[in-house]
Amino acid sequence: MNLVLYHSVESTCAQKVKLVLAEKQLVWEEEKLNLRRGDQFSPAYLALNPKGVVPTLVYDSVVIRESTVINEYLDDAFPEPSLKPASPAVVADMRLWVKTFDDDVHPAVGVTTYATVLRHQMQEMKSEAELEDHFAKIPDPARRMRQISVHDCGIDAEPAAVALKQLDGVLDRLDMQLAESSWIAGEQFSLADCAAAPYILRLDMLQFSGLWEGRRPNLGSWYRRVSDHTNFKNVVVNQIPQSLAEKFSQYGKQVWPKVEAIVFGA
Ligand SMILES: N[C@@H](CCC(=O)N[C@@H](CS)C(=O)NCC(=O)O)C(=O)O
Repeated sequence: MNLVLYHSVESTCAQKVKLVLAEKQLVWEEEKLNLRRGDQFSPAYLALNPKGVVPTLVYDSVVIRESTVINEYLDDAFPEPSLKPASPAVVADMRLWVKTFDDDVHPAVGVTTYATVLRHQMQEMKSEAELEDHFAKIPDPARRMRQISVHDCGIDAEPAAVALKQLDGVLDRLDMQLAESSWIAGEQFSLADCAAAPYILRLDMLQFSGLWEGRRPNLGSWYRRVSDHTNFKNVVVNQIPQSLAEKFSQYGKQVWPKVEAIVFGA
């Protein structure tokens, strides 16, 4: 058996998968991509993942894309410990939450991160011509347009405000859900928690914890539980390079007053 994960150090989607791999105590090999350099657009990687995104899991000769599909695959292929609730109704609820993280939270956090910090990294690394070339290679036109817009205008760009408002709505619903149970889908740590945790960590790293602290107590308690989770600490939090964490914090602090104003009208 040979499990290979194509990932990047800052990818939230890859972090979800690393957490599930750790829960299953699976040994895996890594292929690390630098997304700012544009490794995801190499012909060899596009042959594995035509959308030019990480993660991709290769298990012997089977190629699996999409973090949620990978996590479901891992839970089916390596059933112990199970990361799905016992009741089919609760599994449906879990999947609805995972879908919300994929459809709403992932793009919203991605745009917010790019608007806050990654645009600065890109500006430091690339000339105007190289930037144009990088954007032109993004296969999904909607993603390309969002990225160009926040690259130019940062948190003041319209897609950033839309993303933050969308995030606000989901965090409200999540806080309500977490008033009912310790974990997102009932009393068992599940694929929904694995899917959510990297995004809340990202917001925390950006120093945006004011989105829940003093405002969404159930989400705050859940995040403290997640932060104490050994696998989350080992394979997600502790793997983030210090230099990157510092950049997230530095640029995040600068934009927090604007973020707070957009979300809460402060
Ligand atoms: N729906 C995909 C989304 C993957 C995705 O957007 N990955 C980001 C990193 S979290 C990426 O590879 N971005 C490439 C880029 O920024 O060009 C999944 O869940 O696997």
